[in-house]
Amino acid sequence: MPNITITAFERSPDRGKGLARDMRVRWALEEVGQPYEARLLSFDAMKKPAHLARNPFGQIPTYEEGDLVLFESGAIVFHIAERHAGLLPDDPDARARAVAWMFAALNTVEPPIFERDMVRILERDEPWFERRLAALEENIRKRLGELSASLGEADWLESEFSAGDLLMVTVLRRLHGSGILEDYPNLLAYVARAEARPAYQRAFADQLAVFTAASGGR
Ligand code: GTB
Repeated sequence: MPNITITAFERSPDRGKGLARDMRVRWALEEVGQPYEARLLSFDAMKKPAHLARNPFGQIPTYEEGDLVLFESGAIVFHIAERHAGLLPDDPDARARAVAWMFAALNTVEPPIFERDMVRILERDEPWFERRLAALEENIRKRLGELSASLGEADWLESEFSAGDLLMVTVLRRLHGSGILEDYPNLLAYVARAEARPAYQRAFADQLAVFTAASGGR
């Protein structure tokens, strides 16, 4: 039996598109070859004491390994990358730069992308909707332009695939269907390159199987 357990949505609102944040943890575990179990939670169960003891904010994902209990997907991916080979370079300077990309993905690139999704769901009927959406898309394009320039023709943000790429790609994937990513061909190719990795494919299939089972194949 695996000694790692993560939590994930029992029925993800994204209908198996792999946009919930357990996807990045699943992907990291697949990259380093660590088996794990997923404990699936309803929205109700996420707010109950048993889960609040794992994550004070009552969210998924969490990570349990022996006595260690972690929350925050970035911290979990960092922990996995520190404990196992394959997600951070050995060279200390390259490693520090890969960690900087992890923070950049979560602190600099993700906020306007996540906010755009929230606004589209929650503020669609508000009088300011179009203006707010345009402002957020301008912020997103600014960040993508900068990221695109930094990546250039390289395959990955550092010389080899790292946890920085893993987090960055999970963030950029939220733009699928928006038409925005298409304006940055090197970023579009970067996301496709990452999504083609066998570890990504296994993680995606596993989270999709959860949704398919919960919805009875519909
Ligand atoms: N900073 C935390 C982390 O990185 O771990 C944020 C965790 C988080 O936002 N968890 C969300 C959650 O538990 C699920 S991933 N939400 C329930 C709650 O707060 O009660 C966010 C998410 C949700 C839905 C979609 N979707 O439908 O596309 C995508 C992403």
